[in-house]
Amino acid sequence: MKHLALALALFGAATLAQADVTVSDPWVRGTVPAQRATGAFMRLQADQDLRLVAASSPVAGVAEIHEMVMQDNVMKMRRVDGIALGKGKPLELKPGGYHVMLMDLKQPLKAGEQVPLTLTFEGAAKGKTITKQVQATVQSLAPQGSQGHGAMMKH
Ligand SMILES: [Cu+2]
Repeated sequence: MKHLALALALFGAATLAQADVTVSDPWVRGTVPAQRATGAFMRLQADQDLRLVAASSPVAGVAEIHEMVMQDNVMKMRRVDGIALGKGKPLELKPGGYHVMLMDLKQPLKAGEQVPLTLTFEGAAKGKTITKQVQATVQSLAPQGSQGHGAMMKH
């Protein structure tokens, strides 16, 4: 039985080992000391159909995948189960759209710092995943409102 489990594990790993995702220009919005949440952004391109299904970072207690949607003329964000990445089609995570939400921040993020992110992608066969490690650069942009994430909302 042990051999069978090992064979299955190897087979599973091999299936998605062929998949790759290019992550370009990852960055994180800088925070002020009292702020507990911020967004991470980047461009993704996969060489096969994949879904971004999870993210994590040592600087955040919780990381979720969010999207911004217009609701009653107000931009709101909500959690999504994942973002579909079509083969060869670039997808941009950007302010006002999809983002990786970093919550329960353990420290303020200052401009120029590097934030490690681990992204998990699922292949067409459910349950088969690959992970990608990236270093996102903290950028300080416009001053943030007290809600932190509110600074992402556009008029
Ligand atoms: Cu968010």
